[in-house]
Amino acid sequence: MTRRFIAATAQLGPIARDEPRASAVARMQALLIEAHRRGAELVVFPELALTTFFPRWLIEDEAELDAFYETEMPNADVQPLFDTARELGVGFYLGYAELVIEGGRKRRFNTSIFVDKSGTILGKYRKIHLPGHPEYEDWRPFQHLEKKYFEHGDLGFPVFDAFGGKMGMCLCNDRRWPETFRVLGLRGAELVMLGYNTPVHYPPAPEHDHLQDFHNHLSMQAGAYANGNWVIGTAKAGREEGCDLIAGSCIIAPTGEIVARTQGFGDEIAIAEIDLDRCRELRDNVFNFALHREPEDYAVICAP
Ligand code: CDV
Repeated sequence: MTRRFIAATAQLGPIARDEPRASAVARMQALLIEAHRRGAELVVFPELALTTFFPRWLIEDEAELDAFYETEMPNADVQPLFDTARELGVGFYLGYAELVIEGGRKRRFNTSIFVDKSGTILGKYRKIHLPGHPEYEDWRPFQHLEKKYFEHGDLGFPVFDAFGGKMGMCLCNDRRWPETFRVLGLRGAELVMLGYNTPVHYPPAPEHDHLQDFHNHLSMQAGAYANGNWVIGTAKAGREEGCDLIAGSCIIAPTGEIVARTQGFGDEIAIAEIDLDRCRELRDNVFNFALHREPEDYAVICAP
């Protein structure tokens, strides 16, 4: 099986609070069709791609909150995206809010899935590094209530086989943690897909606002290089309900170089050819884990 294919990062512009899923899905179908026209077999969509980034508000009405979550995947709203992708033979990554009932209680996760070219869900990931705060904080210009609205992901960092190689996923804040990429790298991931919603303004440290784009690429490029894997990072971008989100969706080679990136803040794709065999340029050399890692000196990393 060939280990070379064209992939696309499929950035979304803002999604309004009252925008129906049908509209977000139609926008993603259009991006997927354009990506396919340009030869792509794999498309990566953002985190929480079906709705606005609702953790920016305190939502006290449970029914109103529940309406932002998916209880099934696919469901009637998302099925058209699955159908288009299957008809065109395109695999995709999709982030969404997941609500499941387990043991008689509601469990909420910030989730991503990987769907193969036949429309089968091959992999699922539930976000591990949840940023923000668990209660309303009135000093903030907008909330970041991921710690209130989601549980810590309970699936670890799984990898799965697709496109002739090993794939891994993570979500937004996970990309800032080297451990995310190292665990995936130790499991052999050759391509890590991730979506993000990153405000330009970071209320606890506004002096870093001008560094948001730099930190975004720094994290993903370091994760690619230090583990010798490809990375596709996809933004939800632009001014969403008054909150500016960074863009800069990109495809990063195992050398850490950005080989494709979006230019604007709206719906847009950028494409590149992925050659999974290029991971060996790093993994057979400077980051040959078997030869050069010294795990006996890293124990403190895993201490609680
Ligand atoms: N959705 C996110 O995880 N956003 C965080 C922001 C809040 C810092 C991020 O790491 O981009």
